[in-house]
Amino acid sequence: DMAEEAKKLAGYAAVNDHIKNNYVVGVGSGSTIVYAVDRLAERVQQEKLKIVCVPTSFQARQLILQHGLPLSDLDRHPELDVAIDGADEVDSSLTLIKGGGGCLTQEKIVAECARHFIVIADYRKDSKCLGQQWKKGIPVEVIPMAYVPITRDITRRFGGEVVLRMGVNKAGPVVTDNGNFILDWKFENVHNWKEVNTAIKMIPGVVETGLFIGMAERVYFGMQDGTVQIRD
Ligand code: DER
Repeated sequence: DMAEEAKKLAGYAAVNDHIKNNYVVGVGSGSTIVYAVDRLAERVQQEKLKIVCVPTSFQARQLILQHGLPLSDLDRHPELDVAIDGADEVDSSLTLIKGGGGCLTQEKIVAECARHFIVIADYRKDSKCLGQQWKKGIPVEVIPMAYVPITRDITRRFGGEVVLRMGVNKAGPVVTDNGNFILDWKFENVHNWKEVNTAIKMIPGVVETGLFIGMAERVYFGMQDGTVQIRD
C-alpha cells in the first residue's frame, strides 16, 4: 500500500546517500528500517561493501543476521559513522517521538554514538508540532517497580494521561529488551520539550524517554506521490 511504498522510498534514499565502504552502521527498529536493511544488503552484495552493523533491539539484530550482514556492538565500535532509524512523529524542528515499537532506549544510545543520525519515515510522520499526527503519546521506559509513582508524578506535574503499555500477544505489560516497562504519556498541550524531557528523565526510575531532541541530522520522508522529501 501507499504508506509501505513511502517507507521503502525513504529507506532506499537514505541508504543510497549515506552508506560508504568500511562504515559502522547503526540499525534502527520498527517497520520502515526493514526496507533500509534490504537496500543495505543489496548494496553490500552489489558493491562488495565492507560494513558492520550495530543493532538497536532484538528485532534489529534479527534483521542484521537474516540478511547475512556483519553484526557488531558498541563494545567494539563505540563510535559509529551513521545510524539510520524510523520515527513515530517528526516536528518542524526535527524533534522526534520514537518508541512506538518499544525500542527507544537502545535506539537513542546508538543514535548518540553515531556521527550522523538519519531518520526515515513515511509522509504520515511529518507533523508541524508533536501530537498533531501521533496520538499514542510519548513513550517512557521505566524500571518496573517504579511505574506507579512515575505515572502519578508525570500526570501531576505535566497533565495528560499516562498509560502502562500492555502486551497484545503477551499477558501483562510489555517488557522491553532491557527488562523494563513502557509508559505512554498522552500529553494534552504543547510543551517546552527540552525542559519536559529533562524533568521526566530526572524522575527516579525513568530509564529513557521517546523524545529525541536535536539529534536527527536529516529526515527522509517518502511521499504519497512517489517522491522523497529531505529535511535538514
Ligand atoms: O519504536 C521505534 O522507535 C521505531 O523506530 C518507530 O519510531 C518507527 O517505527 P515504524 O518505522 O514502524 O513506524
